[in-house]
Parts: sequence; C-alpha cells; structure tokens
Amino acid sequence: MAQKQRVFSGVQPTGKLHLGNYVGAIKQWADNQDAYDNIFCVVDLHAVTIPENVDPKQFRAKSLEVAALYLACGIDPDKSTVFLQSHVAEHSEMAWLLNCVTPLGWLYRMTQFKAKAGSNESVGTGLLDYPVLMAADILLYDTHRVPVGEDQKQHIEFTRDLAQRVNNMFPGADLVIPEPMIPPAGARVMGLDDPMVKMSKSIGETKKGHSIGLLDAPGTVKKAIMSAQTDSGNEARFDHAGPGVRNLLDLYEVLSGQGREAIEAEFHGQGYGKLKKALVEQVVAALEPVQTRYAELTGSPDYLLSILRQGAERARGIAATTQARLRDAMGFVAP
Ligand code: AQP
Repeated sequence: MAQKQRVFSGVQPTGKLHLGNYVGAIKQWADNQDAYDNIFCVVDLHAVTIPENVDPKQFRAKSLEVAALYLACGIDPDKSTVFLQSHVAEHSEMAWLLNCVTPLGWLYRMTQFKAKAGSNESVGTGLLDYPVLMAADILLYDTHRVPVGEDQKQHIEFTRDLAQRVNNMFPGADLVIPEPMIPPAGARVMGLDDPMVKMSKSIGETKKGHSIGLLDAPGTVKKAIMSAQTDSGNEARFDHAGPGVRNLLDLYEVLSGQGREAIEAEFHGQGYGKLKKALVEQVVAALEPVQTRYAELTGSPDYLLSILRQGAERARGIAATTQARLRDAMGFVAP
C-alpha cells in the first residue's frame, strides 16, 4: 500500500480561537484525518514574536487550551500527532539554518509582517523572521500538504521558494516542496462587525461582536450573528451578496454542508433575519460537542500532557532525521 502523504499545520496560542480558525484550518484537519499522516502543532514559538502581548502565566494556560481545543474539535491522537512546538528543539535549529539561506528582501515583502509591524521600528526580529520559523516547521516533517486559511498562502509560497533554494544550494538536502491546502469555502472568514477585515484573534480580544470564540456560550453566538453587519437588500445569493451577507452565506455553506443552490433557494428574497437565525443554529450545533469535550479534557490535565509528550517524541524522531539530512548536505560534521 502506498504511504500516506503527510500533512502539517498549527495555530498560535494567542487570544481566543475563533470560528475562522475552525473553518479555515482545524475543521479541515479533522475532516481529512484518515486520508493523511497528520502532524498538528501548537505553534507557541510563533506566539512570542510579539513579546509585548505575552503574559507568562496566561501564555502557559493558553498553549494547553489550544491543544485541548484541537482534541475537542475532533483531532484524534490515535490518528494524528499533536504536540507543542517548543518541545521539539529542532524547530529552532532548523529556523537558524534556513535563516542563513533566506534573502532579507523576501522577508520585508511579507504582507503579514508589513501589517503587523506598521511603522513601528522597535518590533522584534522574530516578527520579521516568522515566515522562516514557519518554513522550518513545515519542512522538518517532509510535509506534502499544509491545510491553512487563505491568509497563510503567501507564507506557504515563501516556504516553497525557500525549500527550492536550499535544494539548489545544497544537493542532498532533498526538502519536500509542500502544497497549500486551502478549503473551497471558509478560507477567509471576515469580522462580523466589519466584513472588510479578516476575523482575527487580536481584534476579537478588544471588540465585542467581531468574532465567535469556540468556547462562546449560545447567547453570545446569537448576539454576534444577529447583529452582524449586512446591507439593506435581501439578495442572499453567493455571487451578488455584499461582503457581510456573503460572509454569513459562506459560514452557512461550510457548517450546514448544503450546496449553494439549495442555500440560495432557502434564503433568497426573505430578508437576512432568516439566514442569521439558521446560522445561529448551525454554529451552536457545531460548537456544542466541542465545548462538551473541552470541558471533559480540562478535567483530566494529565491525559492532555501525556498526549503532548507522546506527540513530541514522535515529532522529534521525524524532525531529527530531516535535520540530519540537511546538516549533512551543508557539510556539518556529524555529532
Ligand atoms: N479569519 C480567518 N478565516 C479563515 N482562516 C483563518 N485563520 C486565521 N484567521 C482566519 C487560519 O487559522 C490558522 C491559525 O491561525 P494563526 O493562529 O496561526 O494565525 P493568525 O492568522 O495570526 O490568527 P488570527 O486570528 O488572525 O490572529 P492575530 O489576530 O494574532 O493575527 C491558520 O491556518 C490561519 O490561516
């Protein structure tokens, strides 16, 4: 039997995980688990790239919360390797080796860096270097596919270019060139309060009604969706809707599993109230089992830690092999 292709992805333990993280990333990880050899990492080293936002006590709890949410969303530790990035030292060493091969201009062009750094000259080097660490994460596992939301597309292209550059400079490195895996719907969930900006953890921390957290109570979900910004029409059609309505339709499509024609037939010409109410039901129904499982997992912290330890052990084995291949290709003396 042919070996399964490998999938790698991760979420940063910053802020509360939201519906965008779920439909853009974690849901597709869970849905495709049987088809791939899966590695899912809580990318805690990425979370310190804006150190001003790190409160050590909260950070520790947040990292475990994200790991528990992976499992609660359906990631099965018998089918997928789950671990904390900082528990596998190879990520940092790989990032160093890749740093030395990365042209600085490639990093300055990254839109996420430009958006996050703005004109602030005191941003840390880690923020600029974020894509290199992400490339290290992916390339360490000889990853074939990277399931992510649309906002990460540029970083995957960067990873592909960098892998190609390393392979050309150091024959024998044989880094696998990964493909992005972007879901056909839900790849860019927009803010409910402002459909022109991406639903984001950091905005969700400060603005009520912007996002829906995976642990939000049904009442909070209802309030956010019922007050979501729409236009004054009643065109609930995928190709003609304004950005706010389109965002609701996209979410409904992913969560209901219905086709677009059926959705348009159900909601077109009805005003947006009916669509909003139906979406509330879908979101509450999707989050209920996640929240129940999450509550069970927080009651057994030892279980979660044992999964993370086992996951790190397996990850280390794979990562060390790739690392050794690259070191050898670069001419380092074997230890
Ligand atoms: N709005 C979104 N729609 C679809 N997918 C999304 N993702 C994030 N936001 C959306 C996907 O979730 C995965 C994990 O994201 P992350 O934690 O690595 O990074 P992020 O993009 O920084 O998340 P936020 O919410 O936008 O945080 P802040 O506010 O800190 O910038 C990725 O696969 C991402 O594509």
